Amino acid sequence: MVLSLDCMPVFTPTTLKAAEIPVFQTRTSLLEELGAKRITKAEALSLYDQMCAVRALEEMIYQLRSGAYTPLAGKYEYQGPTHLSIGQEAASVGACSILNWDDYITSTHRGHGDSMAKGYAAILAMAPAQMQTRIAHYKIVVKATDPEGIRSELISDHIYRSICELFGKEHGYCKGRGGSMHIADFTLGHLGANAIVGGGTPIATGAAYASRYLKDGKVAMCFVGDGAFSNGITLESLQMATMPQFENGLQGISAGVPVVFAILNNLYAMTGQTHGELCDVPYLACRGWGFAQDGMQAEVVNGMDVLSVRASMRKAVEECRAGRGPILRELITYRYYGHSLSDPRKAYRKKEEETAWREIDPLLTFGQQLMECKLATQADLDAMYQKAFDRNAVEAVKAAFSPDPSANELYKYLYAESSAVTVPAAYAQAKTLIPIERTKRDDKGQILYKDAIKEAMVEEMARDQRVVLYGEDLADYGGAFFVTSGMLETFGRERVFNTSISESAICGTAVGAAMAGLRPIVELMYFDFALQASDQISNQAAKWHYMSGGERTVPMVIRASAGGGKGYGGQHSQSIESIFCHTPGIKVVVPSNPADAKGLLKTAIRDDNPVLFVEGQLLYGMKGVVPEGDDILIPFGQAAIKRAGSDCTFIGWSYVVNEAVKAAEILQTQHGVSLEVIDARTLVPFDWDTVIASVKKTGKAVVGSQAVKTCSFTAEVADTITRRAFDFLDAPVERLGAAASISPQAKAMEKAYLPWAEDIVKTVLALVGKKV
Ligand SMILES: Cc1ncc(C[n+]2csc(CCOP(=O)(O)OP(=O)(O)O)c2C)c(N)n1
Repeated sequence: MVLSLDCMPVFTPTTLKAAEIPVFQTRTSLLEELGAKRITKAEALSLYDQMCAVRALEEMIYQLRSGAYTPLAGKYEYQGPTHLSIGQEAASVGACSILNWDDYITSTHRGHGDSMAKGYAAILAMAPAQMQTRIAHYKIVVKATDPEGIRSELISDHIYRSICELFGKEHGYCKGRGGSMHIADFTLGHLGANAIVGGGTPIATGAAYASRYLKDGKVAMCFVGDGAFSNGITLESLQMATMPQFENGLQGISAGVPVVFAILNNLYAMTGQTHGELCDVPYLACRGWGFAQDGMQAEVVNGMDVLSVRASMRKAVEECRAGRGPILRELITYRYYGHSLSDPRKAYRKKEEETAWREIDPLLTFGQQLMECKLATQADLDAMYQKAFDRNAVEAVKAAFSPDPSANELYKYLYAESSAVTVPAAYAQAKTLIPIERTKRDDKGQILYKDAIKEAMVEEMARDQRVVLYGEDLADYGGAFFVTSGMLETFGRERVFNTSISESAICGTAVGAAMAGLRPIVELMYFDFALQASDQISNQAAKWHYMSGGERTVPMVIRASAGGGKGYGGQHSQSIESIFCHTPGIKVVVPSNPADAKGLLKTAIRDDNPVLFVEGQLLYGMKGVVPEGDDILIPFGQAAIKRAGSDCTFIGWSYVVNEAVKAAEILQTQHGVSLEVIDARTLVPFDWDTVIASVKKTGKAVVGSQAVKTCSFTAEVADTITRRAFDFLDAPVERLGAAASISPQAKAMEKAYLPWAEDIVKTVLALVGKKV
């Protein structure tokens, strides 16, 4: 596909050798680290303190569940997940301790520890000015005036905000909307824990890709479970992260994606055993062999030993910063408790096993080293834990009695209110490789729908360098429908590039990239494939603004071509927009003509929310007048009255609108029936006022789309009309859609499957009481 690369036949006999993966070879001791000056005494004590903070937080949840948490006994009932990471502290703390304060992490459903460690380490690493920014952002009341006093108060505040989030409180990092499994602190690079197993992997990959593009020097540390390492999205993310075009010069800059995939291998998925039962590799790090010639520089590390983790991660992060990511690390660790506290563990775990792991407890073994190096006595260590427990208790009591979010604010943060009205100077007016050629209009000022889409993207990419475009086969080839032809030549492969066939990772990485400062447009070749990516669209893109309590916007556009009428059969013909209207948090746009396609796509690219932009394949060849001018945008939530009428209202979107206009002409000329045709243009948000006003005028309504009629969004429209305009209706609202069947390839059958102008005519005539 890339002309400069060869795909010549080569059949030379050879034997491939897998790259070596060091297993437990990075091992070090406190003595060694102090001697080599890789750690100071204060840093060593701080690592212990950080592990105490993690454990104190997790012990609190454990004790709260049993009622044994004395600081809150009888005063507060914890409601929420109990996925404890006790036993895994060395992995979280060791890995976070070498990150810059604003490097990224993503975490898992078992993410309290990662979150605590990241925040703690980041605050320790902040310069005074960065602490002031944090104070201003969270409106923290700080009493101290000296930097170390302020830092200490910020750490207490970090504990407070973490607990508030676990308790579902307004002062939580996500204002109680995210909770235990979605805790995040975007101000210091924590892009969120994720309740979807593997959910953090594309986000970390996308954020790291954004850092590579923006050249901001950040690294993403992706904590991911061993169970998650068999999940499709994890494997797709590894695939996307290792695409050779990033580091072989094909994209101009040669730099690998700076992400470290840190497998927290605690040996169990939920209860399923990774080794012996689920995965036939000695170590999950071996999976690196399948993705990169150097095995992704994988390494297996003792995840119970904070210093070994730290040493190995330091190397991994250095490699990333030097442009040699992505890197794979497998941290062998253990969680002392079950999947959650409702898991008694007896069915699948032996007591001796748990005892053996507790004997190498990370606090115990590191504490021993601190004592051997005479940095602490047992009494000091006990006092450090007690101090962490007490500090946690003070914050927990405060958190328990802090304000709850108001139930009246249930919808707050569902959608960002903002858009990229202006472009920051650093990104404004992007350079192009060749001058931008305006699409030629015909003598009536018309261009094709597909060219209108391209024109919108070209103008927005020229306006804002943060806009990038990627997907399958869209660069050199121009996409399956040649919508993006020529864009590679204009903007270069850094901004317009092909991806592997990884729909989930295409959409999921866009979420991460959007969180990290880009405004990606991604293309799904056929809308049907959105089902492969539906988790990323519905569980990630749609939810993060809300789940973060409005702390992070997710400005991204997913373009998908919807079929039907082309004989492509059951898996390339569906209009499945209704499915995504069912997930609040994403906007759904369905243009029916070239002018709308351009104006709405430009709005979509500037919108700070994720937008699903549905293109009609039958419309790509449609011509229409499209106004010239970079700033002609069409707002969302404004339906268009395509044809005024008085006897009946038709409401539709995408291709069907054009059929309805044809039907209106037939109805008028052949039957004397006046049909008002409304093009919804956007389904989320929906312009109810225009529709209701029209129905109140005509007294009859038909709602139609190419989607299968069963559970179609047409039902939502019909229902709302019925409730809001009941007294004005002369008859029940009718609905039209594809048959409740599967799109057949056979021409005659497909014709019968979809609604056309003649079906609209028949339905309207029946509704107005005229014989067909
Ligand atoms: C996609 C998905 N499938 C299943 C689950 C239910 N579930 C939650 S945690 C978990 C086990 C995850 O194992 P692992 O990734 O090893 O993390 P661990 O729980 O051991 O920390 C499962 C099956 C889920 N949350 N998401």
